Amino acid sequence: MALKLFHCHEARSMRSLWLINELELEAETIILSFGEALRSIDYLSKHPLGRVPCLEDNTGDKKVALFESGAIAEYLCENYDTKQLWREPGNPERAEWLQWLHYAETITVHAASLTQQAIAIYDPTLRSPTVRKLETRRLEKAIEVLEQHLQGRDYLLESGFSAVDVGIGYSLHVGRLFTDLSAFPTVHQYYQRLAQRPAFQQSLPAKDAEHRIYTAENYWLEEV
Ligand SMILES: N[C@@H](CCC(=O)N[C@@H](CS)C(=O)NCC(=O)O)C(=O)O
Repeated sequence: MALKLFHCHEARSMRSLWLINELELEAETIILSFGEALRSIDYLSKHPLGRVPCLEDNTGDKKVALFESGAIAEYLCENYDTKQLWREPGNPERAEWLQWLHYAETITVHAASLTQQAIAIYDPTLRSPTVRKLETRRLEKAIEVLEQHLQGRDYLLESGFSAVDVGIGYSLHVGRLFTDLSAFPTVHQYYQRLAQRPAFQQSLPAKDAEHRIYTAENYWLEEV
């Protein structure tokens, strides 16, 4: 298959997988386990930091290899959008589309730091309650911006669902593990709206899948 996505369950590569599913593209998904498999010489030649996502596109004459989930979203839209998920240069919503495309990472860096604190740092004595409190607060502040923006609208852009809802939707999918999303009623409804989409559902691992990053219902109720 010409499109190949390197993916770990529930990692940022879920953004790329979800978008591929929204666009109904044929792609091979290579599922890697989160950890040592990402540090193999072979995989490091695809992503120099050994992270996911990584997308290869060998369609026709193309020989594209890309990492960074935001860049992959833009690339897929630019090349394969048949569903009006892109806002191309010149589109009146272009600037706003770009802003939310990248804001997705502003949210996720806090969730990633909380993932490190709650999961990746195995030894509890090396975890920091201060970092956890601070990052939770910063995550909530970033979500509050969405709460204000989404008043009176179903999606981030006035014109309706687009690829930026996929990027932000993933950020909320993980963010909700570290803060109670029901404290943000509009965002909560927005997330639930997104989570009902068949393409989102197709991007989730099976409940009993191996190599899941998140095995708890939430981490914000944990004693720290
Ligand atoms: N800004 C990058 C971040 C990529 C990233 O850090 N991915 C994480 C998963 S969510 C990863 O692969 N981590 C593996 C590691 O740090 O060992 C993107 O959006 O693609």
